[in-house]
Amino acid sequence: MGAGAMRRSPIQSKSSSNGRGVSKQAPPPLLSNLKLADGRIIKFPAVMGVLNVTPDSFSDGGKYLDADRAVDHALAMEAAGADVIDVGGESARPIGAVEIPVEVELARVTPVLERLGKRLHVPISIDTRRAEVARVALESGAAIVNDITSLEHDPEMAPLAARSKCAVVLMHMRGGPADHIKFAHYADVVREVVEYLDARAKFAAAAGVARSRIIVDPGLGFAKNAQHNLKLLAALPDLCALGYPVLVGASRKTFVARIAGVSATSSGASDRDLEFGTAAAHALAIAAGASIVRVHDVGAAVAAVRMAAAMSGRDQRFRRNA
Ligand code: PMM
Repeated sequence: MGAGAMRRSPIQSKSSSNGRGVSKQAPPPLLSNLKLADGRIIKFPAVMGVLNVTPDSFSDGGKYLDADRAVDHALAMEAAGADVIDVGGESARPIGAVEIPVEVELARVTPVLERLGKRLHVPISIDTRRAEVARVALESGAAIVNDITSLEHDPEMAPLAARSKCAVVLMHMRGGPADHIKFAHYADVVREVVEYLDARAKFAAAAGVARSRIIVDPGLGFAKNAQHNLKLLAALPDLCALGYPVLVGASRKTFVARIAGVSATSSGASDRDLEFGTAAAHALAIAAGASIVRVHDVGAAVAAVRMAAAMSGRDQRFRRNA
């Protein structure tokens, strides 16, 4: 077992069928950490705090457009236990996202990245599909590129990631940020997402990105309806079996609101419904083998992730407190 690997979660069997008649080899051991090129280590399971510097993101649009407020929020998320801060300047809300010029995206994220680089201790991830934005972020000290198009949108992204030795998040989506919901049609959503991410990871590795710095993400809500999201969450061990850390982002998404929205208001679900629903989804995702959850409420996520990690035997960080 390699340095970054830990024993399989007890909920994973040694060999299994994926329910679609395909029997598989025993999955590789779950990874216990990711080593960044600068020597920093992200221990799994990890919490990635979302910092959307946008006017129109789904749940927090407009809150952190002011750079000082954004920096304060990032520092608060770090203090609450975030292991990574994910900075994004382009909204990917399922309906009504507006394509923005690269200059606008840069103008939103650059002042925040410059200030955060000096003050934040945890690694910064840049949520962008544009190499120009990624380049500026990496020069300001970001260590991870979170590309919701899996390096497909911008041909310069893969060589940049390889050159800079950053870690990359490869996310599954169809269509673009503004129209992906039109493409939520699959014969077998799990097989198609797993095959896509496998192919994109191989593409990234062939372009020179170190295999040990590749993270995959099923892209909940991106060209997926609630049933697709639930199937993917139930099949996380199939995705983990690719051998890369798996990132899950269920935070405050529409399917969580729809399912967990018991105390319905005019907008469908209360903030409490969204937060408890998100925490439940992420806890089960961690127990099923996910390595990173991408969240808005870091405090809630840290508690949920700790419980899930302890209960599923992935409690390497918390064992010393036992
Ligand atoms: N979701 C959003 C934006 N970026 N990146 C990754 N890797 N995974 C996600 O699920 C993801 C993402 C949209 O959510 P937001 O608008 O609330 O940030």
